[in-house]
Amino acid sequence: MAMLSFEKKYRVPGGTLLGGDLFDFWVGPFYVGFFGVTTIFFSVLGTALIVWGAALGPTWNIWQIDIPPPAIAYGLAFAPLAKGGLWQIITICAIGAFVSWALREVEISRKLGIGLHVPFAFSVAIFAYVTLEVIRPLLMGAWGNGFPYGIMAHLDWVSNTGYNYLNFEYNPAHMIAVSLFFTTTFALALHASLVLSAINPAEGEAVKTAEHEDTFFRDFIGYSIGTLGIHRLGLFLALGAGFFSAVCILISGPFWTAGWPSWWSWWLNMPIWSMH
Ligand code: 07D
Ligand code: 07D
Ligand code: U10
Repeated sequence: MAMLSFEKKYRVPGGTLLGGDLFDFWVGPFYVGFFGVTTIFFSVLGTALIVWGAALGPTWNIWQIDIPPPAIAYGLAFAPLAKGGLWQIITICAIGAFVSWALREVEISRKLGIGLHVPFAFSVAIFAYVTLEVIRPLLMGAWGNGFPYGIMAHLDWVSNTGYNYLNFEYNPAHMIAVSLFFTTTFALALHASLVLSAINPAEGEAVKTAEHEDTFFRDFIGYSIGTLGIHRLGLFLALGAGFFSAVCILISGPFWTAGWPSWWSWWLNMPIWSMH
């Protein structure tokens, strides 16, 4: 891939967290770094183990490959490879790859002298994953509570886990997460359409400015959050969605074992009603 004309200016040495200048170079468009090497290591090993798991059968159908965690009876112990041990090592590889990826983002940000917002944001996704595969299974006493590695199999896990709590949508943290996800797409649609309306006008028309964007919303709803503010809000909404997702599954099992509909009985039990 041809190097973009401005890239050379930003390809500066330094800013690494580990490895000094040993891996401080680029391969084509990619910055390598110590964590690029560990990313490749963990993702190649993890993928190879998934292929090994698939080879154990019964299918090569990409949609149906299923590498499940150990049975609940194994508790928090290591399991034989074919009985969940592969899942355990793949999970270690996945965490190794995700954390390496985040730290590579940190090194690139440091080189550029920009904030650490991108690795911070990705860390919330990693937190949700680690909650599903490590923290919740640890709190429930068995790796068997993690989700399996398989495209359809992981959907079955979500559905089964949901129905274990009768109606998962009565989980208050799930409600907050879902609302934040919806608000995130709403905010992105508003922002993207507003920006395009101003800076991508019909041919022959002048490009408009951020002041036009501000004025649209002031005319429309009496307030504009501003051009920096909308990005802060977007990040807050998106990370809030991921964070409350992690919370909603973390409390399901370790802290609430009944159906989620009955959680709302606190409402009927409040001391403000005269019916009891
Ligand atoms: C577009 C960025 C690109 C990423 C992509 C995903 C793999 C897996 C593995 C063959 C937005 C690459 C996929 C590397 C291949 C094997 C063994 C991101 C974009 C294109 N899910 N999920 C999907 C993962 C969980 C749920 C699709 C991963 C939880 C539901 C894809 C994880 C729960 C639905 C996928 C993960 C859950 C999906 C599209 C990890 C709650 C769907 C993803 C590591 C969060 C949808 C058939 C996408 C679907 C879907 C990947 C975890 C629920 C296969 C990697 C356990 C309800 N999930 N998922 O576009 O069509 O993400 O499924 O945590 O309906 Mg899932
Ligand atoms: C975990 C992904 C992390 C990804 C990482 C990166 C690679 C590399 C490489 C492409 C968290 C992976 C990268 C592999 C790829 C290349 C090159 C993201 C993660 C680190 N629900 N529900 C949620 C809704 C119902 C249930 C969250 C809606 C039913 C359970 C979200 C509905 C029942 C769980 C959500 C709905 C049910 C959830 C998911 C509607 C089933 C969870 C988002 C409209 C009968 C999960 C932490 C998320 C959760 C979760 C939305 C319905 C059950 C809020 C909109 C009623 C058991 N649901 N749900 O978490 O909280 O992303 O997970 O009906 O466990 Mg739900
Ligand atoms: C945004 C934005 C904005 C922009 C933007 C964007 C947000 C301000 C200015 C960005 C947005 C987009 C471009 C829009 C589209 C994006 C999405 C829809 C998100 C989803 C994205 C995808 C689906 C694409 C995913 C693709 C990926 C992740 C690339 C995959 C690449 C790799 C696997 C290589 C990664 C490189 C690494 C790890 C380091 C370098 C390594 C190599 C080159 C390989 C060689 C290896 C070595 C040299 C190391 C040796 C390795 C060893 C020793 C280990 C070996 C081990 C063994 C076991 C063999 O806001 O506006 O515009 O653009």
